[in-house]
Amino acid sequence: MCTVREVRLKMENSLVLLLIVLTVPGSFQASPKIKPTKDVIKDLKNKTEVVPASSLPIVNVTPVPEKLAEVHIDQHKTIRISKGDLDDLLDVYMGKIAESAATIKDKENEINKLQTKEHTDDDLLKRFENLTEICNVQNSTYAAKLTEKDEKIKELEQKVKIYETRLKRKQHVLTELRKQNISSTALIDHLKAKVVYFEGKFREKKDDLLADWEAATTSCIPFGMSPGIHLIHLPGFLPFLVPCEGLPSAGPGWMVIQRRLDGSVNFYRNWDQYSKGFGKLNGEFFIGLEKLHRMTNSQPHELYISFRRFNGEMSYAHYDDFVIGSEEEGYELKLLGHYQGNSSDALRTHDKMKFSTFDRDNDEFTHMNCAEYHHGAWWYDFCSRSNLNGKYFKSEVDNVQGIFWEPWYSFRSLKSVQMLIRPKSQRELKDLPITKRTPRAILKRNSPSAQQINSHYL
Ligand SMILES: *[C@@H]1O[C@H](CO)[C@@H](O)[C@H](O)[C@H]1NC(C)=O
Ligand SMILES: *[C@@H]1O[C@H](CO)[C@@H](O)[C@H](O)[C@H]1NC(C)=O
Ligand SMILES: *[C@@H]1O[C@H](CO)[C@@H](O)[C@H](O)[C@H]1NC(C)=O
Ligand SMILES: *[C@@H]1O[C@H](CO)[C@@H](O)[C@H](O)[C@H]1NC(C)=O
Ligand SMILES: *[C@@H]1O[C@H](CO)[C@@H](O)[C@H](O)[C@H]1NC(C)=O
Ligand SMILES: [Ca+2]
Repeated sequence: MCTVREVRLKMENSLVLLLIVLTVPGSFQASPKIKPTKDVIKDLKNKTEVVPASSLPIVNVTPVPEKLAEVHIDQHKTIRISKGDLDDLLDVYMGKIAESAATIKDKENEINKLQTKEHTDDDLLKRFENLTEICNVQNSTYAAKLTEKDEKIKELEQKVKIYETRLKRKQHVLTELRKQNISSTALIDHLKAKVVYFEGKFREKKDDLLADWEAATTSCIPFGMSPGIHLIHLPGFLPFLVPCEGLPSAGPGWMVIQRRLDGSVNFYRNWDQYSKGFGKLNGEFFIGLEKLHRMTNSQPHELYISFRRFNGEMSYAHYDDFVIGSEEEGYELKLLGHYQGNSSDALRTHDKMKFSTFDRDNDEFTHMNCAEYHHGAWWYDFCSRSNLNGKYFKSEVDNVQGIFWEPWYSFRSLKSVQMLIRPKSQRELKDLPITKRTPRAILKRNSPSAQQINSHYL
C-alpha cells in the first residue's frame, strides 16, 4: 500500500534535485531551461502554502539589470529573476526544506514506530492465538480432570455416607458399652467390697494360723476340750491342718484322724491318696498314712474309736498303743496296745498287718484282693473283722462292703465312726496346767459345722 506520505517524499526528493541544479550557476547558464523553472516555481507555490501565490508579487517583479532568466507568465507578462533574487528565494526554500526534512524525519520515526507497533501487535495476536490454543487444550484437559474429580467426589461422598453409618453404629455400641460400664462399675464396686471383706477374713485366718505356727503344735494337746481345726507342725514335715477335740468319755486333746458320718466323701481310693490323706476336715476325711506314721513314730500314741449305730447306740474301743510303719513297711499296723471299751477288739486280727488298697494288695489272702472285696482300704488279713473305710450305707445293712466293726465275721453297717489319737505321755500329764500358749481355733466352736460334728459324737 502506497501512502500519501511516500508520494510527498518523492516530490520533495525531486525538488531537492532541482534546487541543486539551481545552486550551480554555471550549469544553469550553460543550458537555461525556462519551462522547468516555471514549473518548479508553480510547484513550489503549490507546495508552500506559507508563501501564497497572491502575496508573491510576481506581477510587480521589477526586472533587475543582471538578467538571469525570464519567466513568461503569459503573453503579456514576463518575470525576470536575478541571481540575488534566486539566492534569497533559495534561502527561504532551503529553510522550508530543512523544516520539511525535520518534519519528514519526525514522520518517518512515527511511521517506524507505528510499523514496529504493528509488528508487535501481530506478535501479540499470534501469541494470543497460541495461548488460546494452549488454553483450549488445557481447558479440555482440565475439563477431563474435572469430570474425574467429580466422580472421585461422588465416590468419596458415598464413602462418607458409609462411614457415617458406621459411626452411628459405633456410637450406638458405645452407648451400650457405657450402659454396661455403669453396671460393670457397680459390680466392680460390689466385688471390691467383697474383696475387702474377704481380706479381713483372710487376715483373721492368717493370724490364727500364725498363732498356731508360733505355738509350734505337734499334737492337739494344747487345745484341751475345745473343738477346732489347727495347724500341726512336725519336724521335717510340711505343716497340716487337723480337727482337734475333747471327749467327755475320753478326756481332752484328741486329734481326729478319720471320720465317717454321711457318705459325702468317696473312700474307695488308691494307695497314693491313702498315703496323703483326703476329704473335708469338717466332714468326712482320712488324715493320711504318712502323717500317722510320722506322728506315731515321734512319740507313743493311744487310739480311741467311737461308733454310732443307726439305732443311736454309742460304743467305743480304746487301744493304749498305736504305731504305724513307714511306706516301705506298707504302713503296717506295727503296734496295737491293750484294748479297752464296750464294743469289741475288732482291730486285733489286723495287728502287724500291712495296709492294702485296691491297687496295692498287701493282705494275707493270696487268691483275693481284700480291698476290692470289702470296697475299702484297711490292714486286711483274711480279710477283715473291721472295715471303717468301707462303703457308706444310709441304713443298717449286712454287707461285706459296709462300714463295720464286729467281734466275729459279720458285717452290720454303722451310722458314724470317728478315729482319734493322742500322745500317750499326756495321760500322766493331763492334770497339769497347760503352760503353752493356746491359739484360737480356726474352726470356731460356735460355727455350725463344728456344732454339727460335736452333736454327732457327744
Ligand atoms: C498548482 O495548483 C493548482 C491549483 O491547486 C493546480 O491547478 C496546478 O496544476 C498545480 N500545479 C502543479 C505544477 O502541480
Ligand atoms: C506457541 O507455543 C508453543 C508451545 O508453547 C511454542 O513452541 C511455539 O513456539 C509458540 N508459538 C508462537 C508463535 O509463539
Ligand atoms: C472449556 O471446556 C468446556 C467443556 O469442554 C466448555 O464448555 C468451555 O466453553 C470451554 N472454555 C473455553 C474458554 O474454551
Ligand atoms: C466407665 O465408668 C467409669 C466409672 O464410672 C468411668 O471412670 C470411665 O470413664 C467409664 N468408661 C467409659 C469408657 O465410659
Ligand atoms: C459305752 O460307753 C459309753 C461311754 O462310757 C457310753 O456312753 C455308752 O452308752 C456305752 N455303750 C454301750 C453299748 O454300752
Ligand atoms: Ca490278696
